[in-house]
Amino acid sequence: MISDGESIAKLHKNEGIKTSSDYLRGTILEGLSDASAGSIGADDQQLTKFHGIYQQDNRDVRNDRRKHKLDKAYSFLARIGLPGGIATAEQWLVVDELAQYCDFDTLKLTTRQAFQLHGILKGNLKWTVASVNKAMMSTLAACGDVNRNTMCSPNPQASEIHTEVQTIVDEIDAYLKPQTKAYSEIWLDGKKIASQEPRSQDMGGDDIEPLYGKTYLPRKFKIAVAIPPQNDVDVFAHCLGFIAIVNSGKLVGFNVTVGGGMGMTHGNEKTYPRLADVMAFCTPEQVVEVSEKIVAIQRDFGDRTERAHARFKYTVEDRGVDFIRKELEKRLGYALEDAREFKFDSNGDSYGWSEGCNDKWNLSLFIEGGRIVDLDDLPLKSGLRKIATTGKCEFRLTPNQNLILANVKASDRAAIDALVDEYKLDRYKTASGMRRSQIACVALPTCGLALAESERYLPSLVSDLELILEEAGLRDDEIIIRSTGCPNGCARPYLGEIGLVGKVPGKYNLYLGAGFDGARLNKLYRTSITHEEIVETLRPMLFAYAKEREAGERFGDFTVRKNYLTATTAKSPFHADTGERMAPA
Ligand code: SRM
Ligand code: SF4
Repeated sequence: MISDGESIAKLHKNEGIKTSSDYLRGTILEGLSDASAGSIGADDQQLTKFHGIYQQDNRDVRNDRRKHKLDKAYSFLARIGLPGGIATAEQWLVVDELAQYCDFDTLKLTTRQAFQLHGILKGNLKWTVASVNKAMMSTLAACGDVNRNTMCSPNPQASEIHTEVQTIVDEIDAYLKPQTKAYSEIWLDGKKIASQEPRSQDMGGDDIEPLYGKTYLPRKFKIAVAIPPQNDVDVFAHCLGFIAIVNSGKLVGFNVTVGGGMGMTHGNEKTYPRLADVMAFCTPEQVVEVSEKIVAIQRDFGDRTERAHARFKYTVEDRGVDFIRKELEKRLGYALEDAREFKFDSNGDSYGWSEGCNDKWNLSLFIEGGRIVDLDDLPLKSGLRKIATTGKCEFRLTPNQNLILANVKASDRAAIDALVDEYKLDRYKTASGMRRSQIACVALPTCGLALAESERYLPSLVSDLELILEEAGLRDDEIIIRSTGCPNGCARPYLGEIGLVGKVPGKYNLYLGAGFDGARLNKLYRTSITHEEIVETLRPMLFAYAKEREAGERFGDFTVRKNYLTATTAKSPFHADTGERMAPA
C-alpha cells in the first residue's frame, strides 16, 4: 500500500520501471530482436528477472576485453524453478541438452532447488525458454519481485507425509505465480503456460494481476516448507516458512514462520541476516490462504523507497510479529492457533540409499557446489544423462545443492549403482564429512555482484582443512561449511557452523557458531582474512574440538561453549559485520 502521504518521487526507481512496464513487457521483445547487440536495455534487464532471466557477462575475460576496447562478453542466465526440487527424467534430459548450447555446457543445481543455465547467447534465449516450457517447466518468477521457487524438504524417505506436503507446495507455488500474459507473449508466442492458474477473485491487486498489481512486490519473496526432523530447507532463512506438524503419522498442520532472510551489505548497518520467528499454527487447508495474505501484507507494507530495506524481514522487524499476526488474522477473517512443538536435528543432507515409504528407494548423491559438468576425470553430466535415459528414477534437487535419484524400484538399484560407479557419481561414499556438508554460491565468473571467488574456491579450502581433519581424527565429522562471494548470502552462509563471506578478491570474513539445526545464526569471528589465515585460524579450533568436545557436540556449539565467541541468543536482528544485536529501530 503506497500511503497517501508518500510522494511518488521517493519511490525506488524500480517501482517506476515496473509501473510503466505494462505488466512486465517493457521493450523486452524489441531488445531480443535487435541483432546488433548481445545485450538488452537497462530497464529490461530489471524486467527479465521476473521472467527468470539475468543478463550477465563473463568476468574472467572482462579486463582483457576492456584492454582491447571490446564490449563485455554478454550472455544470459536462465533459472528454472522446480517447486520442491522435483524433475522427471525427461525434464532432466531437456535441461541437459539445453546446457549443450550454452557457453559453459554446465547445469547448476541451486540452493533453492532450481536449475540454472549459464551462458545463453541472446539469440538462443527465446527457444531455450520455449523448450523449458514445452517440457512443463518454467522460468517465470524464478527471479524478480514476486514469490520465488517454493522450497520443500526433498527427501521422500523423510516422512510418510512427504507426498501430501509436496502437493501443498505445488499449490502455493502455482497460486502465487504472476498472471500477466507478458511471459507467454514474449517467450511462447502467446501460448498458455501450464503453471499459471487463472485467478478471478479480488486479492487486492488489479484485474490483470489480482494479487500483485502492476508494481508487484517491493522485493523478492521466498517460501520454504520443512518436514522435521530435517531442516534441510533452512526454514528460518525464508520470508515465510511452514514447519509440518505430524501427529500419529498424520499431517495435522504447519507452524507458520515469518521474517527470515540472509542478505546484507558490507558496511551498511541497516542490513542484516535475520532468522524467522515462529508465529502461529495453521491447518493444511489454510496454508495457501495464509501464503496469499502474507504476500499481500508485504505488498502493502513493504518498503518501496529503499531496496536494501525492502525485504519482508525488515517489515517484520520494524512492525513486529504481533502486528503481522493481527494483520494476517484480520485479512483471513479468523484467528490462528498458537505454534506447536517441533524439533529439528540438522540442516544438511544425508547420503546414500534409503528406503521410501512407497516401497521405492532413493539415492542421495553429493554434487560439489551443485555443478553438473563433465571434467576429464569426473564425467558427472554424461553420467546423469545416462541415468536419466534409463528412466529408472526421478530427480530431486536438494536445498544443499545435491541430488536425489528418487523412487527407484528395488530391482533397479543395482543398475543405478553400476552407472553411479562408472561415472564417478559415488563421491558421497568417499568425501569427507566437511566436504559433504558444504554449500558454495556461484560467484565468479558469472555473478555480477561477486567480490571474491566462492564455488571455485571452497573445494580447495576444504582440501586444505581435510589435512587437519585427518590428523585430528575428524575426517567423517559433518561440519557445515558455507561460502559466498559477497554478503548477499546465496549459500545461506550465516547458518554455516563455518561461514565465509567474500570481502575482496582473496579475502573473506569468517563466521563461526551457527547451530547444526539451522536455528541459530553464526557470528563474525575474523574480518577480511586470506586463505592461509583461514586455515591457521581454524586449525587449533579443530584440534581442540577433536579432544575436548562433549558427546554428540557439534562444531558450532563447541565454538560457542569454548567462548571463541558468544552465541547469538536472541533470534534477531544481528549485525553480521559485528555480530552484535542491533538497536531497535
Ligand atoms: Fe542469490 C542475487 C545466485 C539463492 C540472496 N543470487 C543473486 C544473483 C542473481 C546476482 C545478481 O543479482 O546479479 C546471483 C546469480 C549468480 C549466478 O551467476 O548464477 C545469485 N542465489 C543464487 C544461487 C544460484 C546461488 C547458488 O549457488 O545456488 C541461488 C539461486 C536460488 C534459486 O534457485 O532461486 C541463490 N540468493 C539465494 C539465497 C538462498 C535462499 O534463497 O535460500 C539467498 C539468501 C536468502 C535471502 O534471500 O535472504 C540469496 N541473491 C541474494 C541476494 C540478497 C538479497 C537481499 O535480501 O539483500 C541477491 C542480491 C539482490 O537481490 O539484490 C542475490
Ligand atoms: Fe553472487 Fe553474492 Fe549471491 Fe554469491 S552470494 S551468487 S557472489 S550475489
